[in-house]
Parts: sequence; structure tokens; C-alpha cells
Amino acid sequence: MHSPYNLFAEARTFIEQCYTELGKSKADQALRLEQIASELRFTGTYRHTFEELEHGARMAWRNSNRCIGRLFWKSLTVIDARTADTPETVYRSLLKHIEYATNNGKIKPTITVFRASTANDDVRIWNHQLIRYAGYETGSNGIVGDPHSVPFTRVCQRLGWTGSQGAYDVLPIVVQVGNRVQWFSIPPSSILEVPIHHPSIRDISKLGMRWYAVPIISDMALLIGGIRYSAAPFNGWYMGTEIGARNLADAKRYNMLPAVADVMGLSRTSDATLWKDKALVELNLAVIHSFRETGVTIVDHHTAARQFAYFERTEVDAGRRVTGDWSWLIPPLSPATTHIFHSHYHNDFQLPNYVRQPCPYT
Ligand code: HEM
Ligand code: NRG
Repeated sequence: MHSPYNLFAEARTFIEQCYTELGKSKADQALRLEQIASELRFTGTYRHTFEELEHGARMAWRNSNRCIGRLFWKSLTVIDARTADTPETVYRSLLKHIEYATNNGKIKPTITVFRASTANDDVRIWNHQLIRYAGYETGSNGIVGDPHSVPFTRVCQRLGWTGSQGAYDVLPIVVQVGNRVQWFSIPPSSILEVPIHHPSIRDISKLGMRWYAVPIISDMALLIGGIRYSAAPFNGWYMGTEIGARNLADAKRYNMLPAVADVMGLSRTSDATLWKDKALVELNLAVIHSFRETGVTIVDHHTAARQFAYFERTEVDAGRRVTGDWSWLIPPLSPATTHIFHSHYHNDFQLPNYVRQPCPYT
């Protein structure tokens, strides 16, 4: 935990940067630091104003070195849910987040911030993402559904949830407040999904592939000015390759490339025919085409890379040094066709930021 002294130093660094960026006066800054110092003396912690929370969450996105989507950091909608103090009220806020962010397909980058961590009364969302497909181990050491979700699916079942053993069953939301843990299912009417079709290869539809519209990361903590928000789920929209080149394609995920190659009539007898590469391109085209057709926001990796190049320029213009994690920024499909592949990034960790935290189960 923080000593109040360190906490004040972190608060000061944040307030100075935040208030400068927001164009507030030195006098406002000094007054606010006085307030924080006194709040720290009386309570051992301090509460962000909504303005600080909003700008802090946006700065944290701007500092997310692995994210190619950062051009839009100023447009993040920040929802203050710091008063939610039971699993039920947290769940209600999460449903509102899903509906607000989905916006019938015109996705809005959104974060909901729950109350800050304390010594023993943390709010945690156990899911990796609010919407995610279950993964079931079958007797014959096979897996139905998303292999990535196998451990969490087991936890849900232990808590009393029963899935229907399908390949695309949406998992329940598991919320912890202090020592209370409860699971809730999401009403299907709140979940927008996209069936995967190809514009010309008709038989791709027969593979029954689908994906959900909105990726809402719910297991990272948001760090602002020495305060740790252990539950702060956020979302933007998908870049097509996340689904088409990883989730549906990885051998350890849905492993759909052999099936896609087969409906394309490709020979899989030799790696040198590049059947995997051909199947990958068509699968990625199908993902982008299907999201567009369903009216769900999605970005292809070439456009995303160009947007990122523009972000790099706007950061330099603002007098900041762009930081990035090259190995995550390059797209998994045709990386060398983007400028990112040919660039160098400093992977410095800056605050505010989003960070991984220990798994709350197991
Ligand atoms: C990572 C795209 C919005 C924070 C990523 C990744 C992509 C991406 C492609 C790499 C994911 C992977 O390889 O698994 C986008 C796009 C957005 C967007 C297209 C559209 C607006 C956001 C928002 C936030 C955010 C709103 C936070 C407010 C992050 C973070 C990571 C990340 C923290 C790293 C996650 C990790 O370490 O697992 N983003 N993003 N992104 N993004 Fe974004
Ligand atoms: N690759 C993961 C999602 C990671 C974050 N990606 C985003 N974030 N686009 C997947 O589910 O495929 N975002 O906030 O939009």
C-alpha cells in the first residue's frame, strides 16, 4: 500500500500534468493540491473530481503502448460508477455500459470506473472481457468453444452457472465486492453479435462462425495519481485482425483455417502452397465485410495503422514523446505493409495507465 507521502507525490505529479493539459490556472492547481493534502491527512486517501477522473482515464489510454487505436483518446466517454457498492449495483452499471457502448453497432469508446481499491474491499470483475465465449473441455481431450476461456468457464460452472455446451455461448458476468462474489447472465437482447459471411465465397457461412461486436476489457486496473481503480472496464471497437487473424485463426483458439481452406477448395497437402495465408486473407475479408454489413464499427489494419501515424504526429505536435510496444502494435496480418513495422518505438511506462493485475480466482 501507499504511504500518504508517496501518495501525495503521485497525486501532485498527476494534478500538475492534468491541470496543465486542461488549461487550468496555477492558482487552481495550488488550491487543489492544498485540498488533497488535507484530505490525505484526515482520511489517508483522496477522491478525484469527475474532471480529473475523465481526463486521467483518457491519458491512461493515450499511454497504452500496446494500443494502435490511440488517435481517438480524447473521445473516450467516462462513466462514474464509484457509488456502486454491491455486486447487483455493479452488474446494473455493466449492463448500461454494454448498451451505451454498443449503441446499435455505432460503437462508442467508453469506460465505467468503479470505486477505488482499499485494503480489503476491492471491486473486481472476474471476466477478462464482459462479453466472451465459453470454452468447455470434452472427455476426448478436445475443447468446444473458445479455449482461452476454459479456466474461467470452469469457475463459472463451480459458481453454479450451466452453459449449453455450444461453440459460441456467452459467459455470465462474475462480480466481486469485498468477499461477496456473484454471477449474473447478460440478457441476449443486450448482446450484439455478427455472423461471419464472405462477399463471394458462399460456403464460409456454413462454418457457423460469429463474433461479438464490442471488446470490453474488464480485468485491468486503471492507475491515476496514486489511486488504483481495480474495476474499470473499457472498450473501443475491433480491428479486424484481432478476430480474423487471431481469435478465429490461432491453432490454440478457434483454429478455423483448415475449415476455411477446405471450403475454398485449397489443397492442404503442402505448407508451401500457402493455403494458410490464402485462407487467412479471405477470413479477414469476411470479418470486415460481415461487421460492415451488420452496421457494426470495425477498422481494418491498414486504416488503423494510418490513424496511428496521425496520432504519432499529433503527439509530437503537443510536445509529447510517443511511446509504444512494437511487438503489439504491428498487426498479425501483413505487418510489413504498415509503417509501424518499419518504425522504432520507446516502450516507456508512463502514468496514468492501464495495468494487468493478479487473477482473482485460482
Ligand atoms: C490493445 C485496438 C480502443 C486500451 C489493443 C490492441 C488493439 C487495439 C488491436 C492489441 C490487442 C491484442 O493484440 O490482443 C484498439 C482499437 C480501439 C481501441 C481499434 C478503438 C477505439 C481502446 C480503448 C482503450 C484501449 C478505448 C482504453 C481506454 C488498450 C490497452 C491495450 C490495448 C490497455 C493492451 C491490452 C493488453 O495489454 O492486453 N488495442 N483499441 N484501447 N488497447 Fe486498444
Ligand atoms: N484482442 C482482444 C481484445 C484486446 C483489445 N482490443 C481492442 N480494445 N480493440 C480480442 O478480443 O480479440 N478496445 O478497447 O477496443
